[in-house]
Amino acid sequence: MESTSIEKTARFGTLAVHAGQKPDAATGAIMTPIFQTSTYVQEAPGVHKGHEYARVSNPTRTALEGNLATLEGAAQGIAFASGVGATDAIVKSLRPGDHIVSSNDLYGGTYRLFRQVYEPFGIASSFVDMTDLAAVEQALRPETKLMWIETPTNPLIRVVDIRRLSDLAHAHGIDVAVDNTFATPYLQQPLALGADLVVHSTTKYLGGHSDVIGGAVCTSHADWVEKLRFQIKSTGAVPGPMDCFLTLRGTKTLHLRMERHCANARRLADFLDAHPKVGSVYYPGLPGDPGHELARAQMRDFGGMISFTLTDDDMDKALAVLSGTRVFSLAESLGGVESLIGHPATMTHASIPREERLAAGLSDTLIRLSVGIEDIEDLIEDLDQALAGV
Ligand code: P1T
Repeated sequence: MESTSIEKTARFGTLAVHAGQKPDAATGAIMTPIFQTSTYVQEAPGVHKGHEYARVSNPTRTALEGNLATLEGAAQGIAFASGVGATDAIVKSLRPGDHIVSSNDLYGGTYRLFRQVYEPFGIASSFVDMTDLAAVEQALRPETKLMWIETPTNPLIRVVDIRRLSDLAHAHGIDVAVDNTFATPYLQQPLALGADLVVHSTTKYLGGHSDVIGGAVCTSHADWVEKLRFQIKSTGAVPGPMDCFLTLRGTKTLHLRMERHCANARRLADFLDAHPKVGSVYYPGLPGDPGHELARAQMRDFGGMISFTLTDDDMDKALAVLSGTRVFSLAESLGGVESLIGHPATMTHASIPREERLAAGLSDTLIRLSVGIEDIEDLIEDLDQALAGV
């Protein structure tokens, strides 16, 4: 099937399988080959088949970029060596004196990049509660150039209103980037809600199998495409062809996996919500969750990430749960087929100062789950026995 002929009309699952790809012209291989090459032979100077040097482009990467762009409804996708590399390329496109407004509940590595890498270069950031529109508006400055949204947030699974914040940002001439890692384009399409850039750690749900690190930015703005292509060419955070192949294999089943992640997470959130040893459950699929109505409007389903606390705010008990599971593995990362349990305070969010973490509601005892696609009964039984042990 010619990918160009389906991209205008097909639905998400068909696009996930086919977009950006066509059988290899030389061999007919249905899977895009891993073009493990650093350079491409030219017939004469400047006469080539579209690729000159593999830092700039590679056919396996081009296929992945086409696939991701189509899934996000973007004109272009630019693949990076990691999610952090993708974020970095956007921030590097700003200038000293520029300001970023972002969330006080976001991936710790994004916080570290903004605070520890770019503040010394004169790009300042503010971290505010993005579920509070007035707080975001108050944080805007004349020099604010970028609004950085994560939704659902990492790790408190809060839901941020992409459309309203995009309207606010655009009224002030500010571009909006949405880190769509937790939702994936299957559940939420930020560009259709008004965002300018959508960012992914493809390491997570898009790759889907915990076997590759990668990132991407998708956008329909020609000026951003130019800036990002310039960044990747000039600073070199490129993904290798094998990594692109693995990610492309992952996106083919994204829709199927997400349905199971979401169904399992809904059941598990209900189980935790009813458990006497569990205090707060952070999951927008729960009708009482503050993000529930917005998630229903903005997302197709509620995602596979849940955070929770115990009734007793006791570190030893939290640690016992974290070490007491048998199906859930204690590890950083998320979005793979297997279930993971994590401790944001010491793992993914350790680079955020404790006072800032606590002020944002991220307690020392918060437990985060990446709910996999295993049988739900096994996941419930696993958490049940881990909770029984405390
Ligand atoms: O790890 P990398 O591919 O560089 O992606 C960074 C990143 C960006 N955005 C979000 C929302 C993320 O969650 C991450 C990485 N997060 C984890 C490793 C984690 O366990 O939360």
